[in-house]
Amino acid sequence: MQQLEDFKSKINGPKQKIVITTHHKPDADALGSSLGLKAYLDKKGHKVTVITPSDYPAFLYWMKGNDTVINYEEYPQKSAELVATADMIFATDFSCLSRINDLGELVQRSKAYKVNIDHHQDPKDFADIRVWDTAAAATCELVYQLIVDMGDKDLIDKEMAECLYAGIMTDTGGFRHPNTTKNVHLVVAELIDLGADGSRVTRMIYDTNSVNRLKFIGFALSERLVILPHLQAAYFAITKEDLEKYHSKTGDTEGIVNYALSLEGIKIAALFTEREDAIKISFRSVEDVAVNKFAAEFFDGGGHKNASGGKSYLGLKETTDRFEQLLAEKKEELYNQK
Ligand SMILES: [Mn+2]
Repeated sequence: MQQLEDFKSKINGPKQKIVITTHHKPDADALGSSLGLKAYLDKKGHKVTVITPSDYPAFLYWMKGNDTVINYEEYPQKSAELVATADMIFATDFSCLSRINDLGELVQRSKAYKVNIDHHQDPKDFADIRVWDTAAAATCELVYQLIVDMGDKDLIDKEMAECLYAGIMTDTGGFRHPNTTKNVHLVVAELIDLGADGSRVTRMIYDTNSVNRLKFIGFALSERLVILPHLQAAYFAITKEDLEKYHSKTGDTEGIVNYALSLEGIKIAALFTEREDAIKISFRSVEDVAVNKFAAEFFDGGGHKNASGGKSYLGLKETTDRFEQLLAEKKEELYNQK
C-alpha cells in the first residue's frame, strides 16, 4: 500500500516530466489508454509525451492528442532524450519490454519511476508499481479505474472518455468477447455519462475503410482462406505480394482473422502475414481453447486466452504447414483444456 501512496503523491505533487509508451503497432486500447492517461496527467499539471515504438492505423488519428504523439521510428534521437530525462515512465497495454523494440532497452536503462498498466498474462518485473489485472477487458478499463481511485473522476472530459471507450470497445470485439463483463458495461455507462459518444467512436474505428481495404478483404476471403473442418480451424495466409497489390497500410489486416473465426463450427482461427522480417501471426479462439499457450509454446508469442499473436521465421508455406501439423498433434490438449 505504501507503493500506492508513493505513486499518488507523485501524481498529486509538483510537475513531473512524464513519458507514456505503449506496444509496437498500437491498437485502440494501446493508443486510447496512452492518450486518455496523457490528457489526465496534463490536467494534473505534468509535462507528458506519448512515444509509440512504431506507426499505427489512421483510424485512430481522431483521438485527442494524436498530433503530439512521437513515433520512435521517425524520431529515435528525440525519443531517447525524452526517455532518458523523464521523471516517470508509464508503460501501457504491454508488460514485457521486448514489445517496444529498441525503446525497451532505453526504458530499462532510464532512472525514471516506472508504472506498468496492463491486462496481459505473465508480466515481467520492470516497473516500480504495477496496475495489472488480467480480469480487465482492456487497459483503458484500468486507466479509468485508476483515475477514479485517484479521486479525479470529474477530470474525465468527453475526449478522454472517447479514447477510453474506444479501447474497451475494440478489446472486447465490440462488446462480444467473453471478457465483456458486468464491469465493462458499468465503466462504459460511466464514460457515456461523462460525454463519450459511443456511436461516433464506433463509426470512426469500424466505418472508415478505404476501397483498397474492402477489396483486399474480399480477395482474402475468396482466395486466401483455408478451412480445416476436421480440426475446427480456419486461417488466412497473406503474402507480401498480396499486401503490395492492395496497397495495404498499417491496420488494414486488423480484424480479418475474425472472419475465419465467424465460420460455424470453427474454434481456432489464424492470420499469417508475410512481413519484411518474419511471418506475423494472429490467433483467435472461442471458449476454453487457449491460443496464448499455443502461441507461446510454438510461435514465440503470447497474449490473451482467446486473442494472441506470434511470429515465425520459416517461410509462409512452411509456417502454415507447421501450424496444421501442430493442430493435428495437439488437438486433444487444445480443445479439452479448462
Ligand atoms: Mn489491450
